[in-house]
Amino acid sequence: MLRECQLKQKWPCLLGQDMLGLQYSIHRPSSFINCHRTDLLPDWQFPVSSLMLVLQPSTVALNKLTPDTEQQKQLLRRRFLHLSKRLIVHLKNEGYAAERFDPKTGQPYYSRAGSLRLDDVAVVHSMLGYRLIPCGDCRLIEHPVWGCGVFPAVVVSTAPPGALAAIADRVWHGYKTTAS
Ligand code: B12
Repeated sequence: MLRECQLKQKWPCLLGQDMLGLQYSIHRPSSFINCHRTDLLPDWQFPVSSLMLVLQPSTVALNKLTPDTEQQKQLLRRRFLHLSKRLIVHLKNEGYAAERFDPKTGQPYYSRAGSLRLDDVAVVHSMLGYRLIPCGDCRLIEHPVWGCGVFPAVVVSTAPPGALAAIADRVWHGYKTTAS
């Protein structure tokens, strides 16, 4: 089920996965990611060729620190780890390197952490242009529909964007998450 933008290899390409209740988009890495790859992923030998943004709606606005926001963040983190694991296994089976950044810390999940953690909000802002909102000592991203009730996360790979899109489509299409 390749979308027009995929067919035309136009990146970024906003793809939705309604069944999984998330949005994901696929991009070429930004200059920041290319310039700081060794700070972010010191053990990676090859350049990052593609980056996937995974956005999940939160049932509560995340601009507060309450038991509900913390519970929601934990649930959405677990869900991202569950869904992205499948994707990364398939990418590796096809010979590509892949990594996901822990949305809680900004550090790589499988490989050794570097001197820089990935700022998911800065990545979403630079890739999709969504608004940045200062909040206490932190910064939030504002989704055009979900507002600040959005939970961002990032996957990177040596796979070209087209291959990542095709594998994500295959892995996630019709897949019903059991992690709830
Ligand atoms: C560290 C952090 C905090 C710190 C503060 C940030 C700080 N000053 O370091 C603390 C613990 C205070 C915090 C608090 C909160 N946080 Co906070 N925080 C994070 C975390 C883990 C990292 C953000 C970060 O790296 N900031 C570093 C910035 C502030 O540094 P900087 O020098 O200004 O900029 C550098 C970076 O941007 C860096 N960089 C790194 N990667 C990249 C990539 C690109 C493309 C660019 C351009 C730059 C860049 O380069 C810049 C120059 O060196 C993210 C999760 C993540 N993985 O991104 C969550 C996150 C941003 N926080 C979040 C939230 C919701 C909060 C809270 C508002 C509420 C809550 N329920 O937790 C509270 C605020 C409470 C309050 N009232 O103060 C959410 C935001 C969700 C959303 N809708 O956007 C996130 C995404 C976590 C999550 N997944 O839910 N947070």
